[in-house]
Amino acid sequence: MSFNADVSRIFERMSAMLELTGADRFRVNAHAKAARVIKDHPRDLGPIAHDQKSLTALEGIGKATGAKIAEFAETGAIAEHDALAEKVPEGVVRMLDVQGLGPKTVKLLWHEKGVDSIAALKGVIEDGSILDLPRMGAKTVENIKESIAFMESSGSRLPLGIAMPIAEALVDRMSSVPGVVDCAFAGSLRRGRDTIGDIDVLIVTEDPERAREAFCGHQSVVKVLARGETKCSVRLGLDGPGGRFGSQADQAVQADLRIVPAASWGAALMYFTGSKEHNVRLRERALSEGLTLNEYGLFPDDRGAEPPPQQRGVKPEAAKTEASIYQALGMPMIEPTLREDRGEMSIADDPGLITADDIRAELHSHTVASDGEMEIHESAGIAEKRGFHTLAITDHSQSSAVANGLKPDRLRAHIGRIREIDRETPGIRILAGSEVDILVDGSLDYDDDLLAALDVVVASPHAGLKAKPAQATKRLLKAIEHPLVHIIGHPTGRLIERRPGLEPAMDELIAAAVEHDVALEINAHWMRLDLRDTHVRAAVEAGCKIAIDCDVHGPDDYDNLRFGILTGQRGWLTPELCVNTWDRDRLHGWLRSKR
Ligand code: DGT
Ligand code: CA
Ligand code: CA
Ligand code: ZN
Repeated sequence: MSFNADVSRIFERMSAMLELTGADRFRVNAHAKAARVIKDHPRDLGPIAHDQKSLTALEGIGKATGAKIAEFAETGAIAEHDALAEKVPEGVVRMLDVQGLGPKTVKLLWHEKGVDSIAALKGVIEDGSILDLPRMGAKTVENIKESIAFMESSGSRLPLGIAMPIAEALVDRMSSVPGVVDCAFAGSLRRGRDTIGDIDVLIVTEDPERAREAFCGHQSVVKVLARGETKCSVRLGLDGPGGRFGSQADQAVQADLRIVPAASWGAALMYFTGSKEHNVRLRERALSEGLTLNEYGLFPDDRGAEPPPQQRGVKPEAAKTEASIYQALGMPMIEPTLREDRGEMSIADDPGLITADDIRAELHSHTVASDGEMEIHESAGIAEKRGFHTLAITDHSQSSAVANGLKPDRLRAHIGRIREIDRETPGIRILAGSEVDILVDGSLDYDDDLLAALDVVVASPHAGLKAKPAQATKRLLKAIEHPLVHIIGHPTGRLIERRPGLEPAMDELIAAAVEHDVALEINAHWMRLDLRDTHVRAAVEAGCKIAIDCDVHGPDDYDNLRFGILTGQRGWLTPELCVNTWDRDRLHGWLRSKR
C-alpha cells in the first residue's frame, strides 16, 4: 500500500468518525475531500510531506490537512485520528458501508442499542430489537439484512466492461416495453468509471405498472429488493459476459430503476448520473445564481418553502435536458465523464474531448505467433473495416514464455512475414512491432539491433509487479529513456479488482516521457484501463503523448476501444495528444523519428 493510499484511508475514516461523533458538516466534508484529493494525486506525497508549501498548493488541502499529512509521514499516525478511534469503535465505522444505513441510523444503533459491529447488528436484527428504533420498520430491516448478506458475499465492485453490456441489454429491454418513452442508464456507469457499484436506470413511461413488472419480473432477476411506486431495485445474475470474469462469475449486480416525469428528464438524468460531489457543486452554483436545483428541475429560489417547488406547480427555469440546465447555470454542457468535481466547474468552452471516431490506428496487437487468436491478415481486415490506416503487430518478446514470446530468430522471420502481408494488403499499413518486456532491472528483452529493425516498440512490464514504488519508478524510467521505445504499454500492470500493480511516481514518468517523446498507453481492455483516469489527467496537463490501444488478442478485443476512450475522457484527453488519432504521415513520421 502506498503512502497516498494509507493517508487517504485515514482521512476517510476521520471523516466517518467525525460524522458519527456529531462534528459539524464543514469538518466532515473537509476530511472527505482531502481523502479524495490525496487518493487521486498521481505523485507519491511521502517525499514532500514536510513541504507545507507544496502540500497546501494542492486544491482541497489546507493548512490543517497539510500538517496532518506531515504528522503521518513523521510518526506513522495522526493524533486526531487516534483520538477519534478511542471514541468510535472500528465496527461502528464499518456499519457505514452497509447500503441503506446512514450515519444517523448508525449513531442511533450505537448509542441506543450498543450495536458496535456488523455482528452485533445482525444480532439485533435476529432478536427483533432493532424495531424499537424510531422510523425502523420491517421493510427497512429486511433491506439492511439483504445489504449485509450482499456485502459479505461480494464486497467488490464490478469492472466497467462487465457492467456495461448488462446495462445496455437492460436499457434495450426496457425501451421496448410498451408505454416507455425514454430510457437511459446513469450513475458511475454513464460517467465511465473503471468499476461500478450498481447500475442506475431511468425511464419515462405512460404505463408505470407494466415497466415495474418488466423490470422486476425478468428472468435475469435473482431477487427483487424493492418494488415501489417510482423506484425498484433488483439483483441481476451475472451469466453471459460475467461468466468470463473468473472468480466473480457467481456474483450478482444490483440494478435500480427510477421512473421519472417526462418534464424533468434532464434534471433526473443529471441528478442520478452524479457524481454526488459534482451534484453538490451544481447546487452551490444554482444557489449562487439565486436558483434551486433538484432532481425535478432548476427552479427560482424559494428555499425552505414547503412543499418543494415541483409539487406547487412552480415552473422550472430548465428541466427537460441536461444541456438546458447547464446553460441556465451559465455553463457549457459538461460531459458525464468529467463530472467528478475535479475542476470541471471552471470549464468555459467545449473541451473537445477525444471520441472513438477520432481513432485511426491500433498500435498494440497480438497474433497466433504469440498468444493471439488471429492471423496477421485477419486482424488487419478488422482494423481496416474500422477505418484505421495503420495496424501494428506487436507480439510478445522472449521472456514472456507463457505467452509464447518470440526468440530473436522467430521475431526476424515474423518481421519478414508482416512486411510480406503488408504488401498484399493495400487498404491498411501493417507495421512490424513488438511488445517487449521491460525486465525487472529496466532493460529490454531484445538487443538494440533487433529493436531498431522494428517499426514500433511497445515496452511493457509483465513480471515483478510487486516491486516497491522507488524500484518501479527506476525500472520504468529506464525504459522511457531508451531511444528505440515509442510506447510504454499498461505502465502499472494493474488488473482491476484483482492486482494493484506497480505504484511508480507517475509524475516523474510523465516528465520523462515528455522529455524523451514517448507515449504512455491507456490499455483499453476493461480488466486493465491502465493508465487510469487520474494518471491520464496528470499526463494531459504535462502535454505527454498518450496511446489508446486495445491490446488485441481476439476479434472482440477491438470493441474494448470505448472503455479506453472513456478513461481518456475522464483524464480530459483531447485528440491532439493521442497518437492513435493522427493521420498516417504524422504518425509514421513520429515512429520513424526514433529510428
Ligand atoms: P456506484 O454505484 O457506487 O458506482 O456510484 P454512483 O455514482 O453510480 O452512485 P449511486 O449508484 O449511489 O447513485 C447514483 C447517483 O445518484 C450518484 O452519482 C449521485 C446521485 N445520488 C445518489 N445519492 C445521492 C445523495 O445522497 N446526494 C446526492 N447529491 N446525489 C446522490
Ligand atoms: Ca450506481
Ligand atoms: Ca444506485
Ligand atoms: Zn502486455
